[in-house]
Amino acid sequence: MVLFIAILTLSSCKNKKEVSSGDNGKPPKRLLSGKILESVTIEKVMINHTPMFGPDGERWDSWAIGQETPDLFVVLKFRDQVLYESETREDVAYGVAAELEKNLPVSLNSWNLEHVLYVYDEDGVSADDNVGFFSFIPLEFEKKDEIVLSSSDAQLKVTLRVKWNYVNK
Ligand SMILES: [Ca+2]
Ligand SMILES: [Ca+2]
Repeated sequence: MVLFIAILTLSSCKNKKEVSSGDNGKPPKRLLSGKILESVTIEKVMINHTPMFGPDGERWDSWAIGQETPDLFVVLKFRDQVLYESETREDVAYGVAAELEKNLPVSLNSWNLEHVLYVYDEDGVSADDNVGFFSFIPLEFEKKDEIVLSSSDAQLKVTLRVKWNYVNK
């Protein structure tokens, strides 16, 4: 019985992969109880958590006394095209979430293909520090209210509040 369930799960995963692999950027028609998925809208973005230290083992702005915490913003890209760039939240304290709302909502039409969300620490003069990034396919979160992106150690975590938009067949 256990084996049977395992096989069933495997095959349903495989089917999902096939549905999501559209060609030339055009999503396949996708049915959900008589409705077709048209787009997914990101309504809010929350940076839940960022690591205390950068790759060099120092605070993100170790040179700025009293302002060592990162100045966070996110960029969402699809095939090198910027779909969304947030405002910058300055000096976000470690363990404190930052809610972003500028330039939202944004709708994604290529929901079956890979998108990349970058988290940066804005540095005035030097190049911005790349805090981390996530590659994800929106469709894999279909019907959920949130797309939660987290590093394996949970030090970097971003939540996208989303709405799935269906049109009648
Ligand atoms: Ca920095
Ligand atoms: Ca700072």
